[in-house]
Amino acid sequence: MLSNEAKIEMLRKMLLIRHLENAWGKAYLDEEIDGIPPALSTGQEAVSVGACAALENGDFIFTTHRGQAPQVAMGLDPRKIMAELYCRASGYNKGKSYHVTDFDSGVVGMGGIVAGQVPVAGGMALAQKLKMNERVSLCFFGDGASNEGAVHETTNLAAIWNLPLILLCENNGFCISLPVSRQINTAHIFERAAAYGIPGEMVDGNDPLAVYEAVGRAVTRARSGSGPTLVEAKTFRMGGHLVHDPQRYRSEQEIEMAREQCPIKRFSRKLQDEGLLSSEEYSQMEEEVGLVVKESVEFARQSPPPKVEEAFEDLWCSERC
Ligand SMILES: Cc1ncc(C[n+]2csc(CCOP(=O)(O)OP(=O)(O)O)c2C)c(N)n1
Repeated sequence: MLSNEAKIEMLRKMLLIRHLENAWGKAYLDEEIDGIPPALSTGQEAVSVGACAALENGDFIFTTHRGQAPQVAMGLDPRKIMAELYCRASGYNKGKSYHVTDFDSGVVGMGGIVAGQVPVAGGMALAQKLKMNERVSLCFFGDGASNEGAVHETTNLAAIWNLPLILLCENNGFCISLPVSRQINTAHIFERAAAYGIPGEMVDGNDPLAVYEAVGRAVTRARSGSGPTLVEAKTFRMGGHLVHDPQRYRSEQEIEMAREQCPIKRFSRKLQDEGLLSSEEYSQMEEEVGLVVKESVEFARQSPPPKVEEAFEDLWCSERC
């Protein structure tokens, strides 16, 4: 059972994700930073925060191009995340990639190859099983990724090898501009679990507590040696695929509908209705989060870029898993 403090902390993390990512997106649109345009999780914050709250120290997460939300949810330092996004030497990867990795926190890294992280997560789960410990691997992937062969192969192997893996499909309704209804011929992705002989569950991805419960059940199964679970969290992408996406493939009405589902509004209203948080305390939380983000941007701006002569350092495979 989550304590009231834990629920409030979940809301704070969701707000931090929203504000941190907005600042990152703004830096890109203002041409302060360049490179690959930011892929924001606006509207999807409850999935990461709910799922990561179900993990324990020592567990691992694997993410995609939309990986900042889980990094914040895992408690990574927002200043070092922002520094990485600004490609500064003080970032998690010394500013050499915006694919934030922090083994000590269980954040094994993100990847730009859609579904590429899924077999890696399966491999990590296999490694833990062979080591006979109870560490679980939680793998985030999108609805688009769910159609990649790498996901099917990993799920099948995880099923027959009974791996401690949680396959969390973050269904935000789109693969870039392609709606789910044009990607798959069934109503739900979680139903595929039956084909692998593993449990599958669908959850409201805009409710962090529901995600926490569903992923928690999957974690319990994985930790107790009962193998993998496929969880489909239905959510809404409130913005474009990338920050500069004008979303011409979506009607205004549809975008408005996604905005109305805002998980932060929903959860803050719920906590206020239940008397866990006053509106003044919520405003104060917003203010504090705003300050953390401001400090993070300043930290990134004031940090130096990586040195050219260090470009070929840190190219290694970890033996720490
Ligand atoms: C193997 C591969 N194919 C295509 C792409 C181009 N691409 C980048 S993001 C993306 C959409 C992925 O959609 P989804 O898995 O639903 O995740 P979302 O972007 O919605 O979070 C695609 C096709 C890629 N990076 N890697």
